Amino acid sequence: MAMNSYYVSGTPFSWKVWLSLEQEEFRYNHKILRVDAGDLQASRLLAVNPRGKSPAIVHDGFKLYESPAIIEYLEDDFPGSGKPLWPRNKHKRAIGRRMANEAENYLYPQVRRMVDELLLRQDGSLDNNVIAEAKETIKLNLDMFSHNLNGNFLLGDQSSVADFTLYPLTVMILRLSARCPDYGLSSIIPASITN
Ligand SMILES: N[C@@H](CCC(=O)N[C@@H](CS)C(=O)NCC(=O)O)C(=O)O
Repeated sequence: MAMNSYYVSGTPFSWKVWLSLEQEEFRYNHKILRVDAGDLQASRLLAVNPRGKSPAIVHDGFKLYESPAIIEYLEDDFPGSGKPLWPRNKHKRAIGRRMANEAENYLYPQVRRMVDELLLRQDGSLDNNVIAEAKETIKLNLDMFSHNLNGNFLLGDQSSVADFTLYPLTVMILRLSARCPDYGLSSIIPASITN
């Protein structure tokens, strides 16, 4: 079965799907898109996702976009190949889904604000209030995740979509921290998350 997986390097939703494909040991062709080359507006992507976003997949001619839908499709269609994306235990699974939603709904918007402010703003007028507010909310959220850590991964010894959602966001914060060391961002990531 052939799958094309469209991916923008280093971006959180694409990365989550990539890690899920790897965990399931699914065979796929990685179609790397470059934002600066205009690939998100290219007809080959718009034919798969008219919103011009990654991730998106085409599996035996079936087109799908929106990362939660793609991940559910991977779970539905390929049980048993590779490792499962969620634990079998229904309570653990529910908690994992809750954490993935928390990461996407509460943490991601703040990381995005930080990226917009620190990396994308072209006019040089940084808003320090926005940065301080985003930093505080990111810290609160990461502390909550760190208290939930239970073993090597959020749900114990096996990685799940909860980790695949949180990990790329953590790496984005580390990258921001390396690019803009004056803001002390690395200090707000609990050691239990980076270890
Ligand atoms: N809700 C979508 C979000 C997708 C998304 O925002 N993708 C980013 C890259 S990870 C993107 O393509 N951004 C380009 C843009 O917004 O133009 C999902 O879960 O797949």
